[in-house]
Amino acid sequence: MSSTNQDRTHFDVVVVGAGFAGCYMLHRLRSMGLAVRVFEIGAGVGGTWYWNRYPGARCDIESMEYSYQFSEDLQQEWDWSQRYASQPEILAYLNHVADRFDLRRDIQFETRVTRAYFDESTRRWNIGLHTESDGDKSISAQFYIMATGCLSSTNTPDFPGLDEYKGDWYHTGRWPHEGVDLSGKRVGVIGTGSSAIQSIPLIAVEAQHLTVFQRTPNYSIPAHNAPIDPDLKARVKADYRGFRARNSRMPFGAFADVEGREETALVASEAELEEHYDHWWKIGGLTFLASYGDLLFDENANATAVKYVRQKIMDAVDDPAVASILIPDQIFGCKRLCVDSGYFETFNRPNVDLVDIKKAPIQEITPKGLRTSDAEYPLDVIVFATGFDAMTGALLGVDIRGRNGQTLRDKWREGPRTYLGLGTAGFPNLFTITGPGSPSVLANMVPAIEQHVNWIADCIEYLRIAGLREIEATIDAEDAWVEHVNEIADMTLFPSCNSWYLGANIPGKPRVFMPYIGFPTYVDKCEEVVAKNYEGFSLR
Ligand code: NA7
Repeated sequence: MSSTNQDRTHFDVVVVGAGFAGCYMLHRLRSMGLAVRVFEIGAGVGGTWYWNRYPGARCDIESMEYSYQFSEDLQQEWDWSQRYASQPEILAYLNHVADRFDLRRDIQFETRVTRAYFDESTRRWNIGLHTESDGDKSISAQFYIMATGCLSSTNTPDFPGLDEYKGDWYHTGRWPHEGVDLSGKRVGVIGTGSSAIQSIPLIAVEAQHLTVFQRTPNYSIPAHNAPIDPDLKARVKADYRGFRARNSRMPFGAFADVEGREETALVASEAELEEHYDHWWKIGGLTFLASYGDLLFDENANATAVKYVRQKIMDAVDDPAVASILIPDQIFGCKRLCVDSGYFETFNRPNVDLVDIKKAPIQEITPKGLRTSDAEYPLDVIVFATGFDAMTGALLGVDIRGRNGQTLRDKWREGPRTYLGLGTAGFPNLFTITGPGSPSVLANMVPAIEQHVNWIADCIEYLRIAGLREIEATIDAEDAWVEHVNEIADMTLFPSCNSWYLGANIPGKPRVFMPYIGFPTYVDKCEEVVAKNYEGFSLR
């Protein structure tokens, strides 16, 4: 297919977002012969990896796993240079994919989708677009797919005084493409999640002085990043299909080939625990969560990891008073576990200070810096590493209206309600890739995305062959699914802390556990739904 859909206004499918999800969705649907157009706010492909250009931005899933598997040629020909790929390398990969599969001609960049209204008379979605150059425009599509990502709507806390601040400020998730020169500057970083933990060691080296404002300390495991092991690369490539298949049966859709996991930490002696955790610490990264099968299910098992990791923080940080502020007290792994390169050691540098803003909260941004209830900190640059309105932020960022003019925002007022994280009752032919209620952020994102894209593409194909026009989740299936997602979450320790999985980082956001825990069970359920002729959906 060489024609372009540039001048069309009526499409079979409109996709929002050109990250991992949107790019593959486009490829699949176009190869089915459909008229598809992708709209993307950024000036290029990449999604998360287009926007998050802060120093040290890197994936916390290993390179050999964090890539597409839909094309054997692609996975054979691409060579990752490091164990954990950096943001520029992942962005280069996605640009390569866009070129290799000739995706760009059906992607319209620098375009915001402002609204999507389902028209019951035409049974199509009317979609509003906005571009700087052309202003507002309307198009329509039979199917409307949100591929907007789980961590794309940034959270910038509404501190009083930010408008009058005389220095420069940046959010890690919207880092300037040309980079920021921090040399000789007094820099403040607000937040100590993954983005902060990755960037702080690099900012500390560049800045004259760094002050870290921490509300909640986080657990972090060393990445031990290094050039990729050529033997590992060769081994995986020799049977990439088998590697993917093994990973797809793992609870998080990853880490299948890491050896030495045990079912429970509860029967191990002190010495055995120490030895076991030493082994996993040396492996490093998120795999640490898989060291014992019950870490996220049993508080006593979890306490053994807490004890070990706390000691590691005390060992890494010279000043015991600073270490005590850095030591978390929540359940290990309850908030997203971080993966770092020299994070805790950074606090031994003479030019780095830590401020406990749980004790002395930020009161305002002043023209010169930032004031807590204890002191004012003069700062030339403030970095907001304050995270995202996760999972629902981008979906609710578009004015989406289904049957009877119901808004998605209204429907999800008490928290997101979906069937399988793929669709929501009252909104026919709307699909959400890695939507709330699907494994998404609690799985390796790329295989989770591919599974959703394949499911959606197969579903559209099914409807077309059957001569049907609409698919819509039933309210009964949706209610049962929401209950099921929560039941599973309640069997774990995840609901015990204020994580973004629960929306607890955003003031006023309903506290609902959003991801589905357990990738293989989820995939089986999706397949069963299809085998039963899309059970739980009504097809018309
Ligand atoms: P996170 O993990 O949500 O971290 C945000 C950090 O910002 C976290 O330490 C928050 O503290 C802090 N924060 C948020 N709002 C405020 C306010 N109002 N005042 C002070 N501190 C605040 O986002 P990241 O970007 O680091 O990582 C997101 C994901 O990207 C990560 O999990 C990986 O999956 C990749 P809190 O913990 O809420 O007290």
